[in-house]
Amino acid sequence: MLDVQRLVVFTGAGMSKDSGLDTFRDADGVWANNAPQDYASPEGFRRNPRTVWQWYTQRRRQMLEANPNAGHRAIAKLDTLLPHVTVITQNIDGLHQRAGNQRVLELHGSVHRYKCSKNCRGLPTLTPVPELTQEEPLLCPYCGALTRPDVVWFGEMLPADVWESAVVEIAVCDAVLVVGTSGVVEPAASLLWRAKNRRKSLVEVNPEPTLVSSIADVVLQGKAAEVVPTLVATLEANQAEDRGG
Ligand code: BJW
Repeated sequence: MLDVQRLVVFTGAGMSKDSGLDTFRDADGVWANNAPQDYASPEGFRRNPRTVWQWYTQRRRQMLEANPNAGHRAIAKLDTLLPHVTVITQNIDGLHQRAGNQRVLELHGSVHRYKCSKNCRGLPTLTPVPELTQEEPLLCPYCGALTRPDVVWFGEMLPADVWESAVVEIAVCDAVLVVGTSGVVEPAASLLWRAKNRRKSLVEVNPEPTLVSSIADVVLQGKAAEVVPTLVATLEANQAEDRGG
C-alpha cells in the first residue's frame, strides 16, 4: 500500500464485530435467530411492520451504544496518511463516520434514517430517526403510509447515487482493502470483482477464508481490530522512514 494515492476500504459486518455487533452469517450471526425473509425484505415488513420496526429500534439502540473499534479508528487515520480514501461499507451502523472518516458510501443505507415505505418522496430519506424508543412505525406526514428504516432489504435496489459513486471509486482507485465481509451479497460484492478485473491490488482482512480470498493479492488472516491497526501503523512507519531518508 506504499505507493497508493487512492484507496478504497470496503467493509462488511465483521468490521463491527469487535465493537460488539453481530455479523449476519457466522454461527452466532443475526440470521441464526432471525429469518432474513421476515426481517430484511419488503414482504416481511408488509406482513408485520410493527415487528420489523421494533427489531430495527433494538438494533439501532445496540449500534448507538457500540463504539468504533481500533480497526475503525485505524481506517479513519488513513484519511490523514493517504491523499484520497473512500470507505465503501455494507454496514448500516454509522461507525466509520463516528470514527472520523470523511468519505463514506453506505451501500445498504443507514439504520439512523427512515423513509416513507411507499417512496412518496414527500419525506426525505435523510431524516434522522426522531425517537430511539419509538415502538410503532411512524406515519409519513405527507401521504400517511408507514415509514421504515432507510436500509436496503433483499430484492431492493441499492441507492443509485451511492452505487454510481462506488463504481467510480473502484474504477479510479489504486487498491482495495477488504475488511470483514463474506462477499456473498450482490451487487455489493461485484465491486470487488470489478476491481480485480481492472487489476487493482486487493488486500483482505478476515479471520476466515471467504469468496474474496480467491481473488485477493494478499490475505491477512485475523480480526479487524487487530490486523488493521498493525497494517496502518506499518504504513505510517514506512512513510516516516521515507521522509527521513
Ligand atoms: C470478521 C470478524 C472480525 C467475523 N474481524 N472479520 C446475484 C447472484 C445471486 C443473488 C443475487 C444476485 N443479485 C441479487 C441477488 C439477491 C440478493 C443477494 O445477494 N443474495 C445473496 C445472499 C445470495 N441481493 C439483493 O437482493 C440486493 N438487491 C438487489 O440485488 O437488487 C437488484 C434486484 C432487485 C430485484 C431482483 C433482482 C435484483 C440487496 C441486498 C441487500 C442486503 N441487505 C442486508 C441487510 C441490510 C439491513 C440490515 O442490516 O438489517 O445487508 S443482508 C446483510 O448482508 C447486510 C449486509 O450488509 C450484507 C453483507 O453481509 P456481510 O457484511 O458480508 O456479513 P456476513 O455475516 O456475511 O460476513 C461477515 C464476515 O465477517 C465473515 O466473513 C466473517 O468471517 C468476518 N468476521 N468476525 C473481521 N472480528
